[in-house]
Amino acid sequence: MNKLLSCGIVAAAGLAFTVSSACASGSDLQAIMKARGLTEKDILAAAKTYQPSGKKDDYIVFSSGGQSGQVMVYGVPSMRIYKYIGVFTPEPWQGYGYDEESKAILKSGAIRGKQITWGDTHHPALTEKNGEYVGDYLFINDKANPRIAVINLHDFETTQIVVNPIMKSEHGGSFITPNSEYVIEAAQYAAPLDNGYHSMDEYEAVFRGAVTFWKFDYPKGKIDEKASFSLELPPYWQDLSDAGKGESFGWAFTNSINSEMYTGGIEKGLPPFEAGASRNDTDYLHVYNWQILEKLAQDKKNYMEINGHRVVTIDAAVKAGALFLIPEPKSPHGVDVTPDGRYIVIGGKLDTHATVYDFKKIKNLIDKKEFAGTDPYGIPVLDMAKSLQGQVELGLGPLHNSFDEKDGIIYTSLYVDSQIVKWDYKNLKVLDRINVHYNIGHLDTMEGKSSKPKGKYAIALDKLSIDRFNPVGPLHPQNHQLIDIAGAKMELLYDMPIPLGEPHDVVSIAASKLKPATTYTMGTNSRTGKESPFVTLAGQERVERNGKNVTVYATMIRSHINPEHIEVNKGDNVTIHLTNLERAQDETHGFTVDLYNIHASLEPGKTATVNFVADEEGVFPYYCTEFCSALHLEMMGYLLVKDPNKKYESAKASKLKTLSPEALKAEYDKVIATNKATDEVIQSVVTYLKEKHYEKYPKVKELVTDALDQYGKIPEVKAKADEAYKKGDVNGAILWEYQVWQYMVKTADVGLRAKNNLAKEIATPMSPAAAKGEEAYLKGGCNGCHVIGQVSSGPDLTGVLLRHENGEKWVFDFIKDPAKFYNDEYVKSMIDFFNLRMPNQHMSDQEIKDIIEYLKWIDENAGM
Ligand code: K7E
Ligand code: CUA
Repeated sequence: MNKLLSCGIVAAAGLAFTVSSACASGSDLQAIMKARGLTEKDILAAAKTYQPSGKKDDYIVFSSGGQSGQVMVYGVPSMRIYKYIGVFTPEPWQGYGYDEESKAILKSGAIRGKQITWGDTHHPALTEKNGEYVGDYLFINDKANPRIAVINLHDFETTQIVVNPIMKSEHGGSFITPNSEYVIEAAQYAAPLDNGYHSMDEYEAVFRGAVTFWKFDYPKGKIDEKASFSLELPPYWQDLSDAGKGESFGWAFTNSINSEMYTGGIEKGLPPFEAGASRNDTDYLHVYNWQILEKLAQDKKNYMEINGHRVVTIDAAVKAGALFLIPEPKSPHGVDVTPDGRYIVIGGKLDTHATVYDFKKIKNLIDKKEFAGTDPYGIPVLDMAKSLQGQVELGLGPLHNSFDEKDGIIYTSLYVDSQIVKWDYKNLKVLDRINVHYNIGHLDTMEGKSSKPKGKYAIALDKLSIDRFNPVGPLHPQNHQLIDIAGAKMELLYDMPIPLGEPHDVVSIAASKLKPATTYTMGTNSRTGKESPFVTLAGQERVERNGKNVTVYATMIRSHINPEHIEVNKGDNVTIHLTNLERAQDETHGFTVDLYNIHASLEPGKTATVNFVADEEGVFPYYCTEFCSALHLEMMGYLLVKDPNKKYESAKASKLKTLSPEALKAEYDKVIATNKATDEVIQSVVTYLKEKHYEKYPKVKELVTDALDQYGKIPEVKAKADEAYKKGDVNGAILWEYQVWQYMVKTADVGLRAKNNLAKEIATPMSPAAAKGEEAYLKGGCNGCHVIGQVSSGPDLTGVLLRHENGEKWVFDFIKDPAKFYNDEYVKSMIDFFNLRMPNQHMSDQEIKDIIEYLKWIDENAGM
């Protein structure tokens, strides 16, 4: 790559290099590329994915965590992982499964009384409006133990798990209807819908498939189990599903993979399932109408009640014209409705084709009641050929689909060929293909399964990584590959090892559509979203005893837990309600007690509860588990568990020497002086804040309230110090004075943060010219050498206009042609000092004028 090109690429990509420095040291980039064996294409890929510190991602991706039972959150294009959300599996960091509020959620996922602490998550789905994604709630299914979880994207926490009352396994969940009316969950392996024993001979008579419609109560953010119902289906092993939209609104589609109803028996010498279940050339696409079914579910004569749940019968659905079958190439995999709802695309898996059904044709056949026959359960079967738009040969193992922003463009994963194929489902033409590494399952384009796909990037969810990463033992990470799909040719950008389960599927959303909270309203139970009845404010800390039940109401704030001693009897049932009193974001405290297997994460404003039976005698430190301040290690206390049946010797007196009265007095004077000096700093900050009317800026006000809160605690403590001193208890006075200092430090810490924020808020608004100037300044890469307010690899530009006589003209001429000034005394001294010359950035006259306006703005706000 030549020098000019490298400068151009680097500047365009906004890498940390600037045009000037990259050009001045272009050979460095060349040297790095050479040393690391990087091509120009690699550098471009890096430039498209690299996020400089502080820069945020355009898309947020929610990935199933597979067998981890969690959900993973990462960003595109950086592929940086942000969070693992505990869903079906305990997640210690978030206290999920270790505090009482979250244990209640996990407990609601118990099946037939059995607590299940893992899940096989497959398909995440977002709430939708008109088929477009809305960043309010996320749903994910558990294939192993048929369940659906709701994650509230207000705080990215799991708030509900519902158990499917009739299925014994599932796969085709979660799929959302276009206005989030229902979360659809389709079964996988057919089984009796009741919980009893049935022999395999009863397969056709008693085993059933099903699809469940979970009613989503949007205002409550909860699935309404009572209002939910299911549809009985033949034992065909239903599979992936998708809801219709646009033209096909009201309908939904589910694949199947064993319409042969083969029942296996390899151990009896029978051919295995894999042979018997793929015998026929075709399986069935189930086509059903949830708007008709929801009406049927209102009338007792249409449904059976199984485990307290309404199941609309096949017969009732057929009679009402709500259920049909269409043959599809055998053992297909994904089924995806196009953004406009007109077509339904099916990946062949064992067939090299993708099959495109035309909903218009399907609807026409249904309306004319033109059927090719019925299946053994009496369901009308539509003619496949008459329902088709067509088929396209894609390659080996087509699985899943995702759509492009451009109309008619679809991307399909090929599992066996390890490829993504870009093709046109309207004109049935293959357009491009790219190799992935290796054996791709799902793929996702940005918002790719919504009614308004954004395209831009595709993510390949590769099952095998084989040789892509440093080996970490026989269990390989999976590989999520980021692919640029903006151009005519797909381009591979990035490989991300996935260290968590087998993430089957992801769903992506524009980051701007997510508006998560940064703190909680004081006293929130995050799992209900409501105020906790156990919220404890400062001054309300207490321990209540009721027989063997000990209830502690505790608070946490930098840097103490109140209370610091909890004394109980062996065998007591101990409940500790904790409230984090912080209001500043990212000031999380954690809580644990040695031995008792509990942990809570208390984000600012959260109230959470831990509970345990203190069945072991002893002394158990408890502490804050988040490094929350310089005095985090001091944020602790002791749980003392006494055996009430034992007699304990009286306390042993300390034999350590104490300080002399003179030494004590000296320490006292010192802490008084420190406190005075610290208070002066606080007063100067407070004066600044008041002068600048901080109360007009909500964010700053929040911080100041927090700071004053801390400051307000000082008089009480100070009084205790003074009283101790008066009584001659100098040691006690010193300790209380230290506590005064703690409050002062916290006040100063938050106060200074408020001051910085305020300074930013009240900076005079930039004129349009100055704003353009800033843009030119940044685009030109001037910030590579000049840091405002600081001497960096070039001089600070604050006051530059005042440094020279006729400053504006001087700066203009200098930017225009720096070389003319290289022999100027002042410039020469600068060149010597920084060992760098100001390069000619070939700015236009207008750009230079704008930059001068920007420099003026800097000077106006220099005092902040
Ligand atoms: Cu194809 Cu469970 Cu969506 Cu895996 S499924 S790949
Ligand atoms: Cu609170 Cu560490």
